[in-house]
Amino acid sequence: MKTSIVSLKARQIWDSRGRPTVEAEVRLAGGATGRAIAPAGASRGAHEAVDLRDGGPRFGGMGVEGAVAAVNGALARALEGRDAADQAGVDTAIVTADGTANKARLGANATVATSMAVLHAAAAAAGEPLWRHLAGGRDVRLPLPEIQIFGGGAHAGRRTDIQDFMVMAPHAGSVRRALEITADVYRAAGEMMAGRGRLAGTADEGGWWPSFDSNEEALVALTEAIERAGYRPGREVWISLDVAANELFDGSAYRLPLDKAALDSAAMVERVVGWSERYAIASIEDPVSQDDLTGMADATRRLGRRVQMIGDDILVTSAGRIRRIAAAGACNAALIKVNQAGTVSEAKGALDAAQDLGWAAIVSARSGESEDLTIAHLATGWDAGQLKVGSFARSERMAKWNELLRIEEAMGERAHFAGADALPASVAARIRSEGP
Ligand code: 2PG
Ligand code: MG
Repeated sequence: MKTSIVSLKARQIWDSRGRPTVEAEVRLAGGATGRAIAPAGASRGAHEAVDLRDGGPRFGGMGVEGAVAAVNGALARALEGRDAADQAGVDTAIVTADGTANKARLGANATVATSMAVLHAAAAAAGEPLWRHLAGGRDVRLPLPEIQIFGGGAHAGRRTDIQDFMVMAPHAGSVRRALEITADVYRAAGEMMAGRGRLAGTADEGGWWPSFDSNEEALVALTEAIERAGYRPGREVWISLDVAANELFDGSAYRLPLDKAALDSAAMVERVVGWSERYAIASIEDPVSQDDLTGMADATRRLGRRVQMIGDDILVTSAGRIRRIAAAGACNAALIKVNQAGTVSEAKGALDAAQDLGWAAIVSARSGESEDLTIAHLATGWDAGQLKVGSFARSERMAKWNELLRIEEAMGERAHFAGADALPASVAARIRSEGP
């Protein structure tokens, strides 16, 4: 069989933070090959699949020799001879070879690189670009980009408490136009910071390094940057936040040092509600911590009709958690990160669970990335509706946005930008009625 796996091999390479990561390469009997690189998070949820790191003094303990050995050993043995066209079968074999609930034995960095490499090989064997291979003849939409302008939290020395200050252009009509609008806002924000003597480089995902006296000041600045770029906040351009509140919770209170505040769950929700009332916010991710189900349900009840309420660390790309948390009335959208689950099929299962609930979904990069383009294809081919990659700078980010442009061009007349439709229905209705 042309699509049977004849070899699987890994190597240690380097990610966008200069840290070791795993690259896996698969070869099929018919000669097709596939290659993929594991990303890595910094603000990780406790419930996500875990990377295998070597520890010890080398590379700050971040080495991946163990994970590389897991690919070359246990995973190669489990997969050689299997059909790459049967992704579900391949991923089940990966899960079985690992044998733990969170990929702790072989490492999610080993399993995700392997699983995605197999997917690429299968697409190559079919002679199709990955997005089209995944679409399987269905009409799929180009995702609405969610793009960071200021990067804070764990990605910028905790200079702001909020992690991501992002923009979305739901009325843009195309990826091309959405990226042009973002480029204008990104440039305006940089010029504004420079003019105020507050430009201090960029954060981990390419957003401007935040130099603000309060979290709200960053929201004011983002609003000004949108206007300075010639757009109307809450019309052409909307704000999206990833609070990443896990990083703020110390076990008893949410600590926002920039605001000199220590808040309980209700007060944290109140603060986010206040921001949503004062700024053109259409989307909020992780406003409370990963185990604060009451807080997330409260926030969703208060805001969910007007604002996309995304679960990241609380859902960790797990179909089971998505269904449980939905039953509690929390969230109306799921972030989908393949390495939180550890395999392509498990991530797809989480996406299906979210979409079955009528939720929105956002395929997402990690703060540690590479030239790997897989997520641009997953977001499109799976018809997820949205894509979050970080900012509008640094080639590990731009590579994904540029790939979306190529996909849009390849779709030609059939290209269809998800736009506001990608958001939860009531949020999409709000955005359509208020703009452009
Ligand atoms: C997030 C991601 C990407 P990290 O919180 O959504 O911004 O961050 O990869 O560090 O978990
Ligand atoms: Mg997040």
